[in-house]
Amino acid sequence: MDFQRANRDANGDTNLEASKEARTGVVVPAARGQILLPLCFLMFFLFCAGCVRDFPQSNANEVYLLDLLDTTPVRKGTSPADLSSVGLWFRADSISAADGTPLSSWPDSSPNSFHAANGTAAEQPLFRTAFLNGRPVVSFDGVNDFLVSSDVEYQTVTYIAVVQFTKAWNPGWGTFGHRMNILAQNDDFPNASTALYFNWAEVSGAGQATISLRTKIDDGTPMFYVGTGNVQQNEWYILSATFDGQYATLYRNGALQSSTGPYPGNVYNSNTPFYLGRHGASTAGTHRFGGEMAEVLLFTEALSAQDREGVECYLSIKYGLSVIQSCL
Ligand SMILES: [Ca+2]
Ligand SMILES: [Ca+2]
Repeated sequence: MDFQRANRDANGDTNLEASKEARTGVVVPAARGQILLPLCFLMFFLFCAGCVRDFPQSNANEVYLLDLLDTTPVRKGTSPADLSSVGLWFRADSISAADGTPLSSWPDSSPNSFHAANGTAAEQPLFRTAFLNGRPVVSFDGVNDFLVSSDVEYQTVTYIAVVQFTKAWNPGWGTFGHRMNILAQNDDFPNASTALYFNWAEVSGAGQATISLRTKIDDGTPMFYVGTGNVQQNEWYILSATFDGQYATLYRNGALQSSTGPYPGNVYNSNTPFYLGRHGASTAGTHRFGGEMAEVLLFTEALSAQDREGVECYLSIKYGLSVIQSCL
């Protein structure tokens, strides 16, 4: 139910108000409301108690009843630190450096401490201060920048990333396309598990950008992917992707984007490392991420909807980006 929505004012305080999106229910003028309201509330408690979390607000002129078809959840922000399955956690605000500093390492804030590194100066992404909602990001040039982390053991997975790509469409990529890997454990066959990336490809004679999750499972099924269009260059997104042992599913800013049919099995156990900004296969030179990453997470399970939406809310509030669910 979405009849309350959190707003944050200039002081950073959280205010609650009736959601305008939810104001599609019955509107009762105040005078008649003196009679109807007690009846409505009685009916509400008789039939609807337990299917809502809070009570609608009223003002001097009207009262909004609930749109019972609106199932948008209300979530508190959940820090990844509160979830035991966080396997990799790269957040730019864990770094202290001057604007423009090449990064030889991006610390992993998960308990694994699988810090991502690259000792070659020309291939190091740049630290950028006060870039997104006053917070820093890590900028990849799309040419040769990447960082390499470690292998993580997992059988199901969730990726969550706060990212934008700035790399422009190149018609030379054609219908085969160009994968801009955000975080990937994807070396030469068979050493591939999963990869989250933006993809440019030619569709109907023009470049179209998508988000994708590639997954390889351990029953010999070739890598399958889920992805759809409608993402834009130079626009920040909170991306989430899960594989739960059956289905791979993508979310954009909290909203379901697309899902595969069932592929029962565990993620293939590759012993190769995770890369930020590329994949590890021999074709990696052609699949570099160009853009900015503020925060990139890998969980070693398919998070429940409640936990995924909670982390998305945490990131939404932190970076000032909208998600479909209401965040407290
Ligand atoms: Ca470079
Ligand atoms: Ca492994």
